Amino acid sequence: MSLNNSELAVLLDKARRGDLRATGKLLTIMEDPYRLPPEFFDMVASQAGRAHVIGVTGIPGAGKSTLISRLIPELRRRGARVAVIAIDPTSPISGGALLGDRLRMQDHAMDPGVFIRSVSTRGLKGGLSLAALSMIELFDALGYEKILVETVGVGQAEVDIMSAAHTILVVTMPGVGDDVQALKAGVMEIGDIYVLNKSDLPDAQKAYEYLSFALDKGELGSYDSGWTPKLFKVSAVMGQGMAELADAIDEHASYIRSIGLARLKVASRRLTLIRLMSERMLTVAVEEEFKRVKAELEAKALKAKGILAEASEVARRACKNLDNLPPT
Ligand SMILES: Nc1nc2c(ncn2[C@@H]2O[C@H](COP(=O)(O)OP(=O)(O)OP(=O)(O)O)[C@@H](O)[C@H]2O)c(=O)[nH]1
Ligand SMILES: [Mg+2]
Repeated sequence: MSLNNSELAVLLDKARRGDLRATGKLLTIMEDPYRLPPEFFDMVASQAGRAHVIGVTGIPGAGKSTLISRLIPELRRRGARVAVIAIDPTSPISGGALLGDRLRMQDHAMDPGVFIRSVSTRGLKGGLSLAALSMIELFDALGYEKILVETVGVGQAEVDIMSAAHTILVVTMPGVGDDVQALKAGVMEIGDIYVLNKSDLPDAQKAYEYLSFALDKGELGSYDSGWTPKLFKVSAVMGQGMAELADAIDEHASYIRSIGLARLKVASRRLTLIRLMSERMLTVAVEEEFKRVKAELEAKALKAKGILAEASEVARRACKNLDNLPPT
């Protein structure tokens, strides 16, 4: 589907008026903004910049999706429209989780103030992070005040996605080991708020004390902004601790607004978008150029001739071809 600028503007207008089908369509378009007219992207971005983006990360199975589904009513009560972007981990550990996510989150299906969207790597040419960042821009433009992004793992895509968040929640659970091995896998320093979920389980108190100790020692959490990271003990399935958690999320939002960090975060997410988009453009240009010269290069390759030299030649021509991009 390739729509022109004015068709897209009509769709955006419909979505802003609450047409959920138009929103769904636009989300699909924004998943890979590669072929979008640049002016349209600017039109979206110019209407964005006010939303509070909340990254929810942590080990597989910690209860991130359940927590989000229980946080939604709390955020709704406070008057916010809520969007959720759930990144499908496609990891063998949490296989089938996506379906579970859908089921748990569908309680909100009847509420027009909540929009939940899963994104999967499958069939996504431009990559997860480009899709997520671009979709954040759209949800923001559509007036969703809270945008929750669930990711699992600590790959480069997750780092890019989390860098776009104003507030990062790191979710963990009891029984993952005293060495907090999972937390050490890259999320030790990124959290503004740590959530020990499943506090209904035995061993919860022990895990809580361990995490409190690590937090007090300054071993846990992000201190870069001057904010003191917080720790909460909750049970998502029992719905316990949600109001306190929502309070802390709002408190963090006010804090980063008061020091001007909220705006800087929006700028930095757009910078990341520019980088990811230019990578996407380069990749396509190289693929196209390579396809064009492949047959011709085969003979050379067999003779072990010019392998690296041809690579730079392909790259150079790809860049030259970029002068004609993006197609509008
Ligand atoms: N006992 C208990 N179980 C919970 C709680 N929250 C979630 N669970 C269970 O933990 C399992 C995983 O929950 P999810 O919400 O899918 O966890 P997740 O972190 O989103 O998982 P992935 O997306 O696969 O990484 C499910 O069986 C939930 O029912 C809780 O507070 N207490
Ligand atoms: Mg999940």
